[in-house]
Amino acid sequence: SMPPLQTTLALIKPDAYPAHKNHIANKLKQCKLTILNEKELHMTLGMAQEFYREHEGKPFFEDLTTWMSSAPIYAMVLEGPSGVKAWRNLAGPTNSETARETAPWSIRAKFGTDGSTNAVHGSDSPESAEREINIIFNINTDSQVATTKPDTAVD
Ligand code: DGI
Repeated sequence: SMPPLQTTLALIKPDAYPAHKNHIANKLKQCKLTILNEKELHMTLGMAQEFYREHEGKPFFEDLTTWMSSAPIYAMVLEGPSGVKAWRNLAGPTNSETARETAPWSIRAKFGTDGSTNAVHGSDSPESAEREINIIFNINTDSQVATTKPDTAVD
């Protein structure tokens, strides 16, 4: 039986976009990952800071968010069997130098440079995927609005 379908977010980062977009799209097909939605965007610094908020305070946070908002990127919502893991496996380890040692077929091995300049992003869980897709595709669900309403709004 097929593993359950999952949705995830892929980003082609400034070092790989637009040069390697077509190569990456062809790999997605081979890995049974379907593109549900896609667009080019240029993140603001504020978007990048929200996107990477789990890394706030770390020594690489400022360089990471400045870089990710420095040039256009390409965002894709992907769906496939075990989609979160499938895309992260295709992307490879975070550090592209490690990727070349342990996953030479991966996108980060082929197109990334090192531990910070690494060609692509992939959500690390279905929950992260939902949060990240909301940021990148600007989806504001009613439930999110309701849970962030201050108590004083209730009579
Ligand atoms: O989910 P990943 O992108 O594989 O990795 P992550 O969520 O731990 O980190 C997000 C990005 O931040 C990663 O793609 C590159 C950068 N990063 C992570 N750890 C380091 C780092 N950059 C530097 N310079 N040093 C790090 O230790």
